[in-house]
Amino acid sequence: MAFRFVHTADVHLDSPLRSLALRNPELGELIGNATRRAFVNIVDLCLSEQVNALLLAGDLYDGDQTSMKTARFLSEQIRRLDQAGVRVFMIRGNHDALSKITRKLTYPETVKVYGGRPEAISLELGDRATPVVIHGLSFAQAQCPESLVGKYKPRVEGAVNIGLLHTSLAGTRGHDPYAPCNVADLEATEFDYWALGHIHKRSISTGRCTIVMPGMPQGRDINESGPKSVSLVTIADDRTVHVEERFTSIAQFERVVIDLDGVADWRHMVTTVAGTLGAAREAANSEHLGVGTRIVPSDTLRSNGA
Ligand SMILES: [Mn+2]
Repeated sequence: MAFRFVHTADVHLDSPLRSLALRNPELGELIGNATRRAFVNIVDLCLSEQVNALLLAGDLYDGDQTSMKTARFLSEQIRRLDQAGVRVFMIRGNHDALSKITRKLTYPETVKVYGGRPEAISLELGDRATPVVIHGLSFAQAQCPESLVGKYKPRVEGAVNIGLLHTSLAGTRGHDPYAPCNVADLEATEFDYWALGHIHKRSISTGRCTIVMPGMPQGRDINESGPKSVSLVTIADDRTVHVEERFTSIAQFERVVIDLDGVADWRHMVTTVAGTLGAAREAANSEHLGVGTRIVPSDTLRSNGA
């Protein structure tokens, strides 16, 4: 029997809005609710795909700004998973390391929140299935300058081994260094799958282990552009790993260049603008699209005195 799970990270539930453009009340509300709606999409995906587990690799919350309302929302969603028999495994990241909510919230028994000591949890999946072991460790502080990989328990022979880790890997611009490590360190563990979090952009490495940084499931402004997604993962009894990307973002942000070069009159300009934005809308994988535009001006329009 295959083991199937959804892997996400950096949900940043109820993250405050950073973009001035989002001061527009309607837009602000849409984007303000988007992290929650994306999380509902993730839970819906777990239920419709009837997965065994949801793996959350850190930064579920944005930090201390989040209120008990966030906790109430999360409890409702966790209850949906619990009722469907979907287990939840989560570690803390740098943004939710100190979250008071994480400490106060009481989860059902189907939810595992890893603490400051490494743990390896074995799952019962029926007699004939290959056993599954899920390794995790949360660092208690918002800063973690050293690698955590060496602290994890060794892989369990004959089992599918999955590790949850919040890490900046070898370093990425715009992301604070946190439990840095490199792909070789992760591969040396010989785990089957490393479920990473922290970097908001998706990347996959398929060498001796499958190492997945899923990116965030919902961007928050133009600097987190592109469609956002989670991983739907199937690990067969022979331990082959199959990763599918599933889009979860409600709204996505894109930088769009409107090229008016060669546009000679206003009518042509209007159709060019509409055509460019329409094509961007068409290409988007989310229900809503927020664009930052850059306009390449038309020399002809200018010389016409327009
Ligand atoms: Mn993080």
